[in-house]
Amino acid sequence: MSYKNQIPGKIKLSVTLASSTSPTSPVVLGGDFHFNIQKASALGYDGIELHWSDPKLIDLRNLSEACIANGIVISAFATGRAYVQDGLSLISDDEAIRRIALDRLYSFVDAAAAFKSTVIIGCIRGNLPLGKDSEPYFDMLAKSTNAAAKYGSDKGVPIVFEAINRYENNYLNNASETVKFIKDYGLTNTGILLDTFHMNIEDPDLENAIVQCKDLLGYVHFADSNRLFTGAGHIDFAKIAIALHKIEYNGFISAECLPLPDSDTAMSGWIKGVKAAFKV
Ligand code: LER
Ligand code: MN
Repeated sequence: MSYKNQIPGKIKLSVTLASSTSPTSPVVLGGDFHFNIQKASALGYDGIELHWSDPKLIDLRNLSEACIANGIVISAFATGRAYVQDGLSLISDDEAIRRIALDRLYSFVDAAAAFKSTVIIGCIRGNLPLGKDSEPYFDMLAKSTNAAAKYGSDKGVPIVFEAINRYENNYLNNASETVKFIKDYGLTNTGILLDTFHMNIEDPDLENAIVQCKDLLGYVHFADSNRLFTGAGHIDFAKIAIALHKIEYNGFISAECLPLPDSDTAMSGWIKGVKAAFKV
């Protein structure tokens, strides 16, 4: 049965895809575009979120054909693998690396423009060096985010900035810090991405965190407390659904969870968990 269009409001559902999956990485699907996109569409997903380190490694023509054939859109291009695999950080002490990281973001924006999609800034923001004044690094991050957001604005591509837990990034870990960063630096065309897995570690109150973001909330990742699919842990997703309604959120909710016990179970379990949370 397809759950498409049964989630109230205009919320759309997306699922993560990379070239392959790993039991330690929160990406549900791996491999062939046509095979995976057809499966996602049949289950009722509206979109696919891509996890590649560099858009030049993605066969965009093949991707586009698979999307059109199955009535699926690309919800977002995640960029974290540019940091995790290629070591690109927007706050590196090495100016050349900062430049390459920003250029990588521009090329993600170019790819996203062709799909009317969004670009995620997550792990690519890198980590603060220990024992140094953090302010210059926040300034560097704001400068690069602003440059990518301006470039995106010209091409109709919004940027969403993700709050990530302290064990992966050592700053901007929760909703209030991320709201403050975006507002303090007056960043435009830049929304916030809240990920329930990180929120469960960092935000004192998950519903308040969502309400606090209000119109800045541009994208949502759903994974349960153990990073498995919705319903496989102890996060109360019904309360999260109420908070999303309260702020009239109408963007994507994306399945960014571990492909466990296997991709198919995660993909179908996630959508069932979301359906239960929204009581549809
Ligand atoms: C990226 O969306 C994210 O949540 C990171 O934790 C990926 O490891
Ligand atoms: Mn995430």
